[in-house]
Amino acid sequence: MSSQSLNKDQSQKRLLKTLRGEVVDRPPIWLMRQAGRYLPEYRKTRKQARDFLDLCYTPDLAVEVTLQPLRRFDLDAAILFADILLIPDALGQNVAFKEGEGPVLEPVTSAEELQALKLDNVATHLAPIMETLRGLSKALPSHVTLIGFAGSPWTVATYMVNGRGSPDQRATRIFAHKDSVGFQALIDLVTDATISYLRAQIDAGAEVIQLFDSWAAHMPDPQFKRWSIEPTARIVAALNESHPGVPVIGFPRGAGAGALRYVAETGINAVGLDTGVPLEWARDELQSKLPVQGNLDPFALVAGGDALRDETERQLKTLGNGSHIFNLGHGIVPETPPEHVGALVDQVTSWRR
Ligand code: 1CP
Repeated sequence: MSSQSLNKDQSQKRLLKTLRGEVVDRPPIWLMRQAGRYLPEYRKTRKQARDFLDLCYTPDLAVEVTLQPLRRFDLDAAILFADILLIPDALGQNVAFKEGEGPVLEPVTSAEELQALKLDNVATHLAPIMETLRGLSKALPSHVTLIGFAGSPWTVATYMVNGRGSPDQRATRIFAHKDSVGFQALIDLVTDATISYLRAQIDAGAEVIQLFDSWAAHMPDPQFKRWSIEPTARIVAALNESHPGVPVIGFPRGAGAGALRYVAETGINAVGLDTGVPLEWARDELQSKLPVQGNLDPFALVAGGDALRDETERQLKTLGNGSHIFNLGHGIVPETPPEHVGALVDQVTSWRR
């Protein structure tokens, strides 16, 4: 028996069925950042690792934190515990996660610095992630879908150029306007690394891929097309060629009406909606074409009570009768009470079409 076969009976998986266009009893549910700092057991396991990157690269610990939310809540999917910034790390850029500060990278701002980054070591460097996926594939119950992921090249590049998260991605947007040839070389490098990384994830047991384009907002249309849509389309085409039938969820956060073009031109199988996307618009303009995922406000989840119940009901009423994957509009924030997540999951899993 291969190491993956235990979790391979896909007939019971609501998420996979939904992504393939089947109508199931209720929308599947998983939550972005379902593993993480809001869970006390995560904070405990995190202390066993030297730092956040060490947690990602230690398969036993990464398997453990991926499984933690599934022990508490009846979720339909597990998402690999890793980070979008493992790609720059694997390319040889200096990446560190500073306590309370988030990621800090040594910025890439010139052709010379770009040339120092190499594809050669990516597979070896990321081998521990594949071990995590194989471990998860064995450990997960048969109704749970295993999601692999990467950042979209644009979003990863914003960290590589700017050196950290920024509200408007200004350094990267200026670089892309000033030196589009140089920036294209960076995007191409990240795209190539991402394709081989995601192919390896699928070989190791990932059944669905999500591409996080968390910083897809604010771009003029031609830039959005060139830096977000085109590299995403290249990744989707490459995966379809090597691994036909593995669905890809795209999450162009903040793209607004640009989501229409993103859906039409990338080839993704489902689209993630951020919190700001109006539900009726999403139902009429997007869900008519492909499954949609989202978009409960993560802060309604912090608030809990009636606000959470009413917002959840609004989501289910508007989107739940079509192809819908229940999720948040962005990741769970650390101050979220775990009991609120429990209440949300109970409400969604007891709802019927
Ligand atoms: O202190 C800690 O323990 C680290 C907090 C943390 C966690 C739990 C970081 C640092 N990354 C993660 C895990 C993570 N990151 C997952 C795991 C799976 C899950 O969802 O449970 C995933 C899918 C990501 C993806 C990720 N990392 C994104 C895309 C999604 C999003 O939130 O928009 C981004 C932008 C990152 C970068 C990153 N990593 C960590 C932080 C704090 C950030 C964001 C920094 C910023 O706002 O710019």
